[in-house]
Amino acid sequence: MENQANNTEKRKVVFSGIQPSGNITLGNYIGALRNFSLFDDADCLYCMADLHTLTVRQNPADLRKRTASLAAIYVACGLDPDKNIIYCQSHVPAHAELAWILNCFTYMGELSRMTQFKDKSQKHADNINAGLFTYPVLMASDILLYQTNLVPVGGDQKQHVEICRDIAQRFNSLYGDVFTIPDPYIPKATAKIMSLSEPTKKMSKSDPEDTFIAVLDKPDDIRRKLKRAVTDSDGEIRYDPENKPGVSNLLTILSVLKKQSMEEAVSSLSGLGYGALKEAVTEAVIAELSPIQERYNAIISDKEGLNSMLKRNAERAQYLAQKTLRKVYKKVGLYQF
Ligand code: AQP
Repeated sequence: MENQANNTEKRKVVFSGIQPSGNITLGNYIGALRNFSLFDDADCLYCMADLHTLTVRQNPADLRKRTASLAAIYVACGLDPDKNIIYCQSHVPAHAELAWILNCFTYMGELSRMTQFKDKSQKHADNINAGLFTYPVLMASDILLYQTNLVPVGGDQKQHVEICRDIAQRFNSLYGDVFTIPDPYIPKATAKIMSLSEPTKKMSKSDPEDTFIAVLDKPDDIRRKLKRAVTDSDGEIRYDPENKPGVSNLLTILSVLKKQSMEEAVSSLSGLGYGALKEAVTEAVIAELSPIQERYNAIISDKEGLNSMLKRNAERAQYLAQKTLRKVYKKVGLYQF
């Protein structure tokens, strides 16, 4: 009886995306990507958020290359493209179309409170464009188009999921239950992996190379970067993010990748120094990334296979997105045949 009830229950929808705005980092992997394969019993959509990258100037050739590379990384990280819809955001025009409508239901005041907008405006003071300001509206469209229940993201995106919920609730209160209200999925322990050179700052793919480990970094680069990672001068291996951000960040990476509790990770290094900590993190990172890189190399070298997967999946996403978009157009009163 119980099984029967479960069978008729609607499957959950999971949506997330990553911008191909740089080399995908260990922060992107631990904070988001790694969690994407946790939702076996849901309908999952993962996009390369290429439209979002245009809020910051991109080199067109690099952007194209990084988009294909990110698709291959998704698959190499274990996402089966026949089960998960892996697609390019710009291949589904409904994202931009819904964003226009939702722009008309979003207030300037709430957008100006977004911390990412404030941070990026400071970082790119010469290019504070309207797209940067309305970035959260496009992200809300990404999520709401698929009637998403869960959004696995890192902690930096929590505020954007919250504004998405507000926009959806506002729209629903005017037009009935059009959108599912999504929840963020943000495991606390891995919500924010820090920069290797400034461990009070988030690790970001658009920062200089030596501040992050890339998912595709070779073992020698991983070793070199971790050797230079900033720690502190007291020499004690202890998890204390406030007073020892560098050491705590390395311990987080170690415990997550080795699937240990923080206590286990700390006690495995008892009596040892920072050199041993860095060596342990290096080994764990290489062991995690090497098989991914091997699979990646095979996938990226089959361009035709990759393109046909992206085409197939874009069509699946387009079909689902159109259903929501049609409903929205009808609700707001756009004339239809
Ligand atoms: N350091 C991080 N720790 C944990 N999670 C992280 N994420 C990003 N950095 C960390 C999560 O990765 C996903 C993809 O992020 P995005 O590409 O949409 O943009 P972002 O959040 O702005 O990530 P970056 O790496 O900092 O990109 P740039 O430099 O282009 O702005 C998201 O789920 C994010 O939370």
